Amino acid sequence: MKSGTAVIIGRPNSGKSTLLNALAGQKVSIVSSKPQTTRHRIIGVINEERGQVVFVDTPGVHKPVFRMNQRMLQTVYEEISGVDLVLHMVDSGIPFGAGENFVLEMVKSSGAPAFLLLNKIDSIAKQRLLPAMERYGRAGCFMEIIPISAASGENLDLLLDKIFEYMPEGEPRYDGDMVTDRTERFLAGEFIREKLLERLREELPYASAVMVRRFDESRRSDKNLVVIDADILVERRSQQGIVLGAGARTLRDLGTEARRDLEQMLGCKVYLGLQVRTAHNWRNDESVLDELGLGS
Ligand SMILES: Nc1nc2c(ncn2[C@@H]2O[C@H](COP(=O)(O)OP(=O)(O)O)[C@@H](O)[C@H]2O)c(=O)[nH]1
Ligand SMILES: [Mg+2]
Repeated sequence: MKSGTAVIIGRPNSGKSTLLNALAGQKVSIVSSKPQTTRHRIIGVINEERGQVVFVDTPGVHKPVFRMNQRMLQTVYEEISGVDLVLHMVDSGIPFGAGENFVLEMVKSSGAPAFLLLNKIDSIAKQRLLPAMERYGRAGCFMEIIPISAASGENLDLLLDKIFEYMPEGEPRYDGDMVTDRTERFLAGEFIREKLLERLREELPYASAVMVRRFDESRRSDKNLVVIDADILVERRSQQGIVLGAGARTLRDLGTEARRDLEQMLGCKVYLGLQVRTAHNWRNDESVLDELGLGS
């Protein structure tokens, strides 16, 4: 039996979380068109007859300005040390640049075997692939360069075959029925944040967070109901109004959408109470970051 860990790293928005979900076969990591959607390390486990692979999704590598972003980058550094395989993911529609070079250096420093994944091939002209493959080939640190589409699933079977080749022999680390190590409470906060990100613009996606205050399962077995209370944190009072929207309509619509997703994930009814709260400069506030579980 094969058993090992593969860490997905790359610039924000390259499609890392989409790949994790595709491989895990369900949504364990939220996805949006906004950079820095993923703030935590999130695992997705796949089990097959040939063995188990633990995939690790990580925050996108970007220049850290706030304390929060330093913690996010630290998470990536910790994850790539001692891992069996590094999957460096790039958006093949974006030309090679300094940011990508920084990720390349991280790949090299990890010392682990690495694949380069050229993602989003569903949305680029095929003749653009070859120059990209050449450019990354020159880096000299990739065992494989594989064009994929995490969204359409193209080439993911081939990718998985190659990944298994690089996994060491061993006993599975996690139970066969476990898909992620994250709690339902954590995922609830993330599902709410995904809906929030879809609606927010400019700096607001970065300036907001979701803190789950209550995840009450006491009526789950008899009433098939979970009660969730969550705070949406923003940095300034003016942002509070944007999240609420006229007549608190934005917040209400967001709550309705999030509740539907949560009911599907949890397989029961959900009562969802959402509040918007201003927490000045929370991205530099260590205690808020601790409470959000960032960098852990
Ligand atoms: N066209 C296309 N879009 C993709 C693909 N993979 C991801 N995306 C989109 O790219 C954006 C960022 O994806 P996400 O998985 O959140 O990227 P991450 O920041 O690297 O985790 C989202 O809008 C995804 O729907 C792909 O293979 N093709
Ligand atoms: Mg992500």
